[in-house]
Amino acid sequence: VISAAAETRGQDLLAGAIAGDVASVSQLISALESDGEVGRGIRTDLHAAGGRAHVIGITGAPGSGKSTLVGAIAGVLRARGLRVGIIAVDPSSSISGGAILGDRIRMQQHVLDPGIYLRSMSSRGWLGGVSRATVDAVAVLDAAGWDVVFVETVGVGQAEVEIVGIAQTVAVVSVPGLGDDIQAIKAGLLEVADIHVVNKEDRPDANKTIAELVNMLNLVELDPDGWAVPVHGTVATTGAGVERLADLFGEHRDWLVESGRLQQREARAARSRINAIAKDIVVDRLYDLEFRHELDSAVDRVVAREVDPYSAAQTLIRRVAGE
Ligand SMILES: Nc1nc2c(ncn2[C@@H]2O[C@H](COP(=O)(O)OP(=O)(O)OP(=O)(O)O)[C@@H](O)[C@H]2O)c(=O)[nH]1
Ligand SMILES: [Mg+2]
Repeated sequence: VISAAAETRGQDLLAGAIAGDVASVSQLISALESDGEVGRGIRTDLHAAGGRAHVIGITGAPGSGKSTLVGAIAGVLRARGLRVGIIAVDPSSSISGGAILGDRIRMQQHVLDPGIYLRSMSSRGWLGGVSRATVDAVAVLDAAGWDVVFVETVGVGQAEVEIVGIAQTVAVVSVPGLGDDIQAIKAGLLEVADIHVVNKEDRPDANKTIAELVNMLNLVELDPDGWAVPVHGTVATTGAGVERLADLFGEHRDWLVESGRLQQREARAARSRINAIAKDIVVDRLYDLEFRHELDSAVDRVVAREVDPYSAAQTLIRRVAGE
């Protein structure tokens, strides 16, 4: 049950966010993150208000220039009159002050611009690949009318591959000269990319890295109706290639809409979120005090081999569902 005061507070924050008040955006994201009454009370309205933003995932090796690149693209999009949100997902289990400070410095040119919203969050509590807090932050910016929302994650594992779950467009950032392996392949990210970016094109061997990526993509079985994945070079620090990259994002979004793939992606994302949330609800219920004793005795009986873990789980779920 959610109190009327909490409902009103959530609605005020959402209204403030829609009116462009950055403090309301932050407070709403925090309310959802802490999962209290205010956050829970606003979910329906928040979801109903969303669905327009272009959500772009940026992933790739640590230090490949993702934050610098996002800052540069944000500048280009601002000049085109768009509002840009940036969610930087910190790879460490807790947000380190250093990483946030670094991002703030790289985004410094934008801190006074109310049309750019930057938030760093930890990747704790991954749920269906993407942390609930990240999904919620994207939802707030979307509902509040931000045109483009970037989600930056470090491509180091399966969790980052799942960025596809919330992003409409995924860019994988590689850099020249990190050994002979193509970083995108090593991280399992070759096929999730809608756009491959080779950043630090000012470094030696950039052309070689671009050619290698193009070759690798040619080996991947092509969907004749699919999107032709571009490999694009940039120098994030000078802005070279960044205008074109912003265009490529727009072209990909247009393609998604025209081909009907946007709806497919959204259906897939909705399905995986419902799955993850449903599992969460059941598991949370199992740990409620009400079922604590039954859970403990199931544990004992499985250990004693009186019952197998599948049957024990099934029995508990029936109990939780009130059957
Ligand atoms: N030479 C060169 N350096 C770059 C370029 N882009 C970024 N850098 C530098 O690379 C370093 C890392 O940049 P970040 O933007 O922090 O990279 P990141 O991928 O966000 O890093 P993490 O979030 O820590 O994984 C910084 O010192 C940047 O100035 C580029 O195009 N050329
Ligand atoms: Mg970064």
